[in-house]
Order: sequence, then structure tokens, then C-alpha cells
Amino acid sequence: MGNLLRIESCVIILFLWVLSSVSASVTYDHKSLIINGQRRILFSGAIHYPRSTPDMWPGLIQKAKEGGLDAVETYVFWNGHEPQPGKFYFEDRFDLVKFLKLVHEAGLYAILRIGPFVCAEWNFGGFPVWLKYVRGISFRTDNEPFKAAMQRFTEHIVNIMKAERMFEPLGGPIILAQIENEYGPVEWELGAPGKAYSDWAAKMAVGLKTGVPWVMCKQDDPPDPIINTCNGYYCEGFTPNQKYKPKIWTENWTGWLTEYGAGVPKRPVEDISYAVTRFIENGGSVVNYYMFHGGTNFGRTSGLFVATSYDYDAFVDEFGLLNQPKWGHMKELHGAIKQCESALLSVDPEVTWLGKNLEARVFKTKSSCAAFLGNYDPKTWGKVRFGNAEYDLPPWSVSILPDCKTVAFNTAKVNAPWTEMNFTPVIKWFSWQSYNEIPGSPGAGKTFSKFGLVEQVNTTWDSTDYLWYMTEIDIKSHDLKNGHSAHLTVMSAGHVLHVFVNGQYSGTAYGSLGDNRLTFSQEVELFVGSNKIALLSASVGLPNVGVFHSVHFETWNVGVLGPVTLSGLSEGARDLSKQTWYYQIGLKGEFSAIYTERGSTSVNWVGGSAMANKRPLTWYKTTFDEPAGNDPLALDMLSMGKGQIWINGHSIGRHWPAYIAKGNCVDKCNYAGTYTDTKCRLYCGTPSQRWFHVPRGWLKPTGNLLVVFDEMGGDIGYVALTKETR
Ligand SMILES: *[C@@H]1O[C@H](CO)[C@@H](O)[C@H](O)[C@H]1NC(C)=O
Ligand SMILES: CC(=O)N[C@H]1CO[C@H](CO)[C@@H](O)[C@@H]1O
Repeated sequence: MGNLLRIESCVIILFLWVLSSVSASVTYDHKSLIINGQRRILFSGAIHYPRSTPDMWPGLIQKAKEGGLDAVETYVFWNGHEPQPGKFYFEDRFDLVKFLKLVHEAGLYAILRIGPFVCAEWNFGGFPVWLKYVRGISFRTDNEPFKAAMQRFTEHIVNIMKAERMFEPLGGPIILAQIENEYGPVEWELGAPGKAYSDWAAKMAVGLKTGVPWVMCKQDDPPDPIINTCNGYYCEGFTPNQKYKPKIWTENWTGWLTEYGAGVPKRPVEDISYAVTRFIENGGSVVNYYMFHGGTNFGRTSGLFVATSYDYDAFVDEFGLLNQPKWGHMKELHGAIKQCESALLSVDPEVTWLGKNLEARVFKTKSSCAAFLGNYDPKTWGKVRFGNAEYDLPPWSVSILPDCKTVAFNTAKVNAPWTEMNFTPVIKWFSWQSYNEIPGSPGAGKTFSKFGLVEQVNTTWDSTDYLWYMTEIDIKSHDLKNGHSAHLTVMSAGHVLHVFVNGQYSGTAYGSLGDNRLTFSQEVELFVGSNKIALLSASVGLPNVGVFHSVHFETWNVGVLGPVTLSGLSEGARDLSKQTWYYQIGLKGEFSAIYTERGSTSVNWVGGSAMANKRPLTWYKTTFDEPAGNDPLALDMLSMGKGQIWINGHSIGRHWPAYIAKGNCVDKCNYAGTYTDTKCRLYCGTPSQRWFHVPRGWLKPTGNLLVVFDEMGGDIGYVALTKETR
């Protein structure tokens, strides 16, 4: 069999070579994409290049290939590539060309979703924050400044891809490109200007002449030749807007994102394989898994309230190890479907109902026959007679018979081994030193004063999570009605607020992904004379999508917009919003970059018994040697509150173990029945994220600098370095 196949594939390769040298091209018809004259069923998986370090890329891509994928898909992250207008960055984790070259070298195709709006649970949906301050701009609508900026960036990316010969007709890996992203619902909301904009975006993209088709996902009516594609948990019922377009699934969610304050979502592999099989037997020909590898939201790249882990319950876990049985089961599925490929792509099926919720779909040609036996009932087993045999079908499953006789695969019968993440401490006790961030100490860095309250993003341009709001209250002896206290109420647009009165920590309030606004309302100690109120407002990523109180996400406010009132005084309530406030953008530790080798020497760290611990607003530092071996590393942050972590100057993200997951969790997921992102969440009552990836690519053999900033008084003593195994 092997020899025969090999001869056949040699002939095919020769034939393809002749064809491709004549006209290398990617086109399509109603059945599938046609690459150099050949129809294909393609499995693709998302790996977002900035969510891992470049040293991890070859291994991740190899795992995609071994898992039976034909392509790797990624978004393009505008705010990573153009941090300042006209100043481009394509180095390190943002080296898109290097990433695509590795995909090509592995023999895989690539799908490039340029956007440049990408959503992706990524800070500001991928838009640079400076874009918000371009005069007269309005995002993602028929607005000239926005369209000009979008076209300029899209052209920039396409030109690089052309120059590097990355598109398939030029010999590169890219077979598909995407413009915009899930625009349909926005268009529906905006009406005529939305329609005008999406038509413009489609024409602009097509005009760039990449030589490969463009797609628009979750968009009902893009003009030809753009292909509209489906995003969702199930797409079998989807039809493109024209009969001559193929049925493509751009986002088949393998799981769901983790948000701070909620349980960790899982999606059983029996349900993903079921959804994919149904899509394929219903005429689908491209499936892109979102995500194949989710990875990590390093630094401050995560969207609003999105956890640092972007594991996504993907086929490969955050740290780069196989998530079994998911990876193995899907590999088997891809193999089984590939055995049916020629039948699937040659004919339409004969569909027969074999009983209630029991269906046979048969693809029969002169030389081949492939059958799909489905049981769509979520509860009961089915027994069907097909051909000359009987088949037992588990609930909510499809059996694949590549020769119409033998079952090669059933979506609900999982043979792949089962593994779980294990974290074993490798460094249990670090020797720490501390540095106190003094609350409200005007003088350092960027400070200014102003009458009234300011909006945070407008003030920081998201250069830091932190903005200090400081003011003074003059209290006379007759003002205090209740001894030494009064009631302070602070209304904030989000996302987290720490309150200090006369240098003493009073408390914290925070919002959630569902509602990022917050109110701090508490008795505070005051004395006669001038009292100092210092409010530290912290953002937790800018929103990446959505409409909130009918306001589009890029215009959502952050920070203390008031009112700020002091009540319980003899005079009643005093409105503090209407007085002079002092502002400080960022923290002192940030101005001096004390998380870097160089910057860390600029302040006095305290060690031994004088070291601060379990105290709000404290920086901690230590050094460590790289543990031996290749196992991925993670910090166990269970004892900590909220803040940020740096390794050798690289931020590995925000930690927030103090935010305990609430809501509905289950102990075990039931795969059968329609999946939703809330159906199967785990670990409520524990922190949404406990382990934080320390990429080996950022370590040196000895003397690695680890710096932790904690806002909420966590206990640094229990922070340990662990290795992950499965
Ligand atoms: C923030 O800046 C934007 C753009 O300059 C402006 O339209 C908006 O009113 C500002 N918001 C606040 C609350 O000041
Ligand atoms: C296209 C589609 O199915 N979108 C759905 C994806 O899942 C989210 C969360 O469950 C829904 O809100 C969307 O409607």
C-alpha cells in the first residue's frame, strides 16, 4: 500500500509542479479552496506569534504539523507593530516574517488575518492607543481618518509580505488573508455608514492584489470576490453568501478565554470533533481552530479583565506541552477525514435518516465511498443498520467510515492518553528584598495638578496601568460628627481602585468584565487639619470589543470620573470632585524601571528582617539560576494579591490571584449537548489564574532578575518557581 501511494503521490507532485510553474495560484469554487489546481480540505490552527517567545515557535509549529494540520493561522497585532505613529517594530516576539518563514519551512500553509481590528482578547482589540487621538477619528466606520490609517497599515503589512515573497503564488505559505474581523454585528448596528465602510474595506483589500483570496468573518454580505466565513462553536448550518464560494470556518473555538474573577473554561474534545465532523460532512472545507496554541498575554497585552494566561484549553497548552487527549483525538480525526478527502471533494452526499436523530451521509464516487453515521441525540445511544452491518453510535457523535464499511473514528470514543498539568516546585524559597512605593508622593516623574477629575486613558495614553489621583481635605474640629471618621465614596469608571488616607491603606474596589465600573464606599479615619487622600487607579487592559451602555468600546472611560464625596460631616456631604487634584502618571518604580538590571540599582532595596512583606504597593526582587532541563517553568503566585511580574526586564504579565473565581462551575464536563462558553467552567472558589509562565527563552544560566510588584499586600514568602509536566 505504501509503495502504491508513494508512486501516486509522485505523479501528483509532478503534475502539481507542472501546473504550479504554469500558474501558481489560490482560487476557489463552491467545494473548496483550489491551490495550484488542486482542491483541498484544510485544517488550520491559530498560533499568535506574540503569545509565545520565538524559541518556542518551531516546536509549536511542529506540533501543529504532527497533529495533522495543514496550516497555521495568526492575526496581525497593529499596536505591537506600530507603537508610535510611523515607528514600526518587527523584532523578537513581533517578528512576523520569521514566524511565517518557520511555518513555511515546516511545510505548512499560513492564513494571515490582518484585521487590523483583531479583537483577540488583546489590548484595545489590536489598535494602537494613539489612533484614538488622531483628529476627527471614529473607529471602524465610514470615517476618512480611520480609513486612511487602516489602509496605510494594511498596505504596510501586505507590502512586507510581497517583498518577502510570503504569498503562495510567489512561493510562500500564505493561502488566505482576512480583512476586518467579525464586523457583521457592528454593521447591523451602524446601518448605512457601516455598510459603506465594510464595502470600502473589501475593495481596499482586493485592490492590494495579494494573489490569494480574502475572507471576512461573521459578515453576511461582503462583495465578491471576498469569501464570508463562519465563527462559532458549530458551523454546519452556515452557508456563504454566494453558491460559488467555499464553506470556511475561521474560528472553531477549542475553548474559551479566562477572565479574572471567573472559572477556567474547558471544551470537551468529543464536542469539538463532533462539531468539526458535522461541518465537513455538510460541505465545509477549511477549519481553523481558535486556538491551536493560545499562549500567554505577556506584559500589558491582554484585553480588559482578560487573564494573563491565554491557554484557551487549546490543543497545546499555554506552556507548549500537548493538551491530551485533545491533541491526539483531533490528530486521529484529521487522519480519518483525510482518508475521505477525495470523496468529500468530488460529490454531494446522499442523506438518509436511519431513525430519530440518526443520519447517514454517504459520499460515493465510481472509485470511492465515504460514510458519516451521526447520532445527534445528546442522551441516548443509537443502533443503526447501514450496508450489511450494524453500528452502535454513542450520544452526540459521528462515526467516520472512509470505505463505507469500517469505522476509522468515532468523535465520542477517545483513545488518546489523558494528561493533566502538573506543577512541581523547583525553587521553593527565594531570598527577597523589598522597596516601598510611597503612596501619593508628588515630585517624581510626570506629575501635574488640575481642577477636577481627569479620564485615565486620555491622561496616560495607556503608557502604564497606573494613575494617582491625590487631593487634600481640610477638616475643622466642628466638621467631624462621628469622632475621627467620615464616609468616603468614590465612583470610578474602572478598573481597580486602591484608597490611601494620610498614607494609610484604606481598601480596594474593583469591577469585572461584565461591568468594569466600581464604587469605593467606606468609613475612613480623618484628623483635624489637612488630610491627604490618594487614590491609585489601575487599568486591567483596555477593552477589545463590545458595546457597553450603547457606547462603542474604544470610547469607554477608565479612572475616577467621580463624583468623589465625603459624607457624615456636620455640614452633610462635601463634593471633592470640584477641587484641585494632583496627578502622577505611573509608579516611581516604573519611572526608574527598577525591574531591569540597570534600573534596579537606582533605589535602595531592603532585605533581611527589615524587609517589607504583606504590605500594599511593594516591589520585591530576587535573583535565581535557571533550573536544569527543558520542562516549562511557571511561578506559583497563589499567595499574592495583584500586580505585575518581570523576568530580566521582560514583563510576563499581570497577576491577580486575589480575584477568586465566582459563578457556576462544574466538577466534570458533559460533552454531549450544545456547548456554550459558560457550560463548562472549572475551579470556582480559587484564583482564576495561579501559575504564570516564565519562558526559558528569557532566562540566562545564572543570575536571573525576578521582580514582582504587588498592589494588595500579598505574601511574597510563598512565591515559588515550578516546572510544568504532564
Ligand atoms: C477623552 O478624550 C477624547 C478624545 O480626545 C474626548 O473625546 C473625550 O471627551 C475625553 N474624555 C473625557 C472623559 O475627558
Ligand atoms: C457566531 C457565533 O456563534 N457567535 C457566538 C459565539 O459564542 C459567544 C459566546 O457564547 C456568543 O455570544 C456568540 O453569539
